Amino acid sequence: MFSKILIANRGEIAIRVARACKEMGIPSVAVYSEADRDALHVQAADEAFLLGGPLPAESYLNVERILEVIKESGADAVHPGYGFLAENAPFAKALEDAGITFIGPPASAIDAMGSKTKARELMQAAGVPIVPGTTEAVDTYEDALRIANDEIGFPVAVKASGGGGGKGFRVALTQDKLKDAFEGASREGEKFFSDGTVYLERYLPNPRHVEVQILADTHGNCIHLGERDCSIQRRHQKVIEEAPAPSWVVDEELRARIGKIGVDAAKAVDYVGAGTIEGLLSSETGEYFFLEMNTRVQVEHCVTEMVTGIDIVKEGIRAAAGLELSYRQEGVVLRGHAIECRINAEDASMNFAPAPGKIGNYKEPSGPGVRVDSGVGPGGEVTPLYDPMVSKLIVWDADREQATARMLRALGEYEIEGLKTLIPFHTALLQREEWRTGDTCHDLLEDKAWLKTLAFEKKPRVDEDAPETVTKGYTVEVSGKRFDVKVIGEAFAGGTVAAAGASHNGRKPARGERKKAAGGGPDLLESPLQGNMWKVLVKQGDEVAEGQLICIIEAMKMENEITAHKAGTISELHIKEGEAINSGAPIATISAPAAEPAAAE
Ligand code: MV4
Repeated sequence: MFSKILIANRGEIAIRVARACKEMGIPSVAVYSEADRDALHVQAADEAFLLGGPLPAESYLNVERILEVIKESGADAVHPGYGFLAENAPFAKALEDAGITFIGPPASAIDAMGSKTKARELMQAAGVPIVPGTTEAVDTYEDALRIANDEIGFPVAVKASGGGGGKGFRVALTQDKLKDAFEGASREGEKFFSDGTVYLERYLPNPRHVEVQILADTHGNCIHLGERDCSIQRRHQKVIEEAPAPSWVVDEELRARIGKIGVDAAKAVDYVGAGTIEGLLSSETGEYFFLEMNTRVQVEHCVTEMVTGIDIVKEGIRAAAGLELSYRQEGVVLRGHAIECRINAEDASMNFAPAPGKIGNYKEPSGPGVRVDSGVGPGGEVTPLYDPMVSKLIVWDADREQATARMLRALGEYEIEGLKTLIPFHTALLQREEWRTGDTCHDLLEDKAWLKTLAFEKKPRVDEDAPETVTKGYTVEVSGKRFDVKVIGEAFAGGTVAAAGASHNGRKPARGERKKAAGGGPDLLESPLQGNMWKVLVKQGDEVAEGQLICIIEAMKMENEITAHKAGTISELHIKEGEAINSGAPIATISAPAAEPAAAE
């Protein structure tokens, strides 16, 4: 077994991995950015090292610095969690070369599954059913048109070869829409993966997203842990996941079929560790097709842990260490039903706009069948730099109906002061008929009128003027290594370390910036996060309604929709597509509608 594991991640998944290490008796090392000095994951491991600045490129994606810390800490294995370097084949290769174990599959498997066309070709050869379409890149629109007409038929899906998770995914319902879809998917592929090549698939109407959890070791054992249904997605982001799928969607026969497809797919790339085969279940024919493989532990692995009792993270660590899996296929038994709600700092009523900020009081639900995997706590902060997930709320109960009731109970117990989260959204959705009947809820999640009913009543705010608490515990970094020390005596002048480091929720506008407008609050719409301006949907002079989509900012592989904070005219547009944008930077100046009489002031 490993002598020490470095966890190259942050937030809830870093804590999840640290817990597995502790239970296995393996010392662990946390890493953190300058923005995460007070983050919970730093305390979860046995030691911690500062990586660098707040930007992912300076810290959690900083391979050079991570390799340095591996050496300095004496770790002999790295757990990448999900996101950041988890599916980065060159990183896995660099570790392999340095004699450090990457807790995940071989770099060759990451590589094979990274290219969606290569993966489709491999899967087809292995007898794994893929969505009908091309297994090679389609070079020109003319080729695409011919293939769509002669071989696939409309509607067709156009997908970027480097894509995954819905990036670079377009649909052409009819022939006249193909050119736009082809060019759009190609552009997006170029922008996000530096690969403009695309391929074609038959478009399946209203399919379910059903994925299967795989575990494999280096002794030739490869098993599946049943399926998860993740059909409730918004803009390709999963929001609710469950295991197993509703009983009327997947029966034992289909479960065995999907499981075998997953195992065959994993074996075809000599997989090792925990992985997931994502697939589509056709609502029309009941066919199941391979979509892609995620070569890492996933956010939603917990629902599978709840119904199987198997610790997926521990099994992944065992497999990487060359041990046999603790289970055989016959030993995997599904019991009851588990549901996960992603508690994101987002405002569903404002098009799921990210709502980062500082948390005040915080109380997690508990009691029977409740699990909360969170990365923050009381006084914590969700920064716009990283994923806006506060926690994952997971419940288990004997069946889907009871698990739903338990989730609603747990959502009701959750107290998060100071942040807008998806708690009201989940509470409303789980009470809908669409959820009860196992609908994919595609229309509901785009239903502006329904989402509007989930608006927050008042802006929650943490009282930043509350008296500072004096603490005599300090954290120091010596040559980049973190130590907790106690100072006996007076606190440092100017208060505590914690108070000095406390940051504000959003930046204060410069003098004169927040010009008041007739009848409508500040004019300036500022970026709530740092990222890349992916799409701008308005131009100067446009009239916009409150909540109307202004632009889409790409950050952390997520599309973040920025909507108008008020109605009015775009008197100034401060942004351009393709440009980088900082948190707090101006997006647009929206002045009150011209028609509105001055008297309204
Ligand atoms: C599809 C599809 C229909 N036909 N591919 C790809 C990424 C994943 N996040 C959703 N993807 C889809 N790929 C073909 N050929 C429909 C979707 C899809 C979807 C699938 C299942 C459940 C929810 C979905 C929401 C949007 C798109």
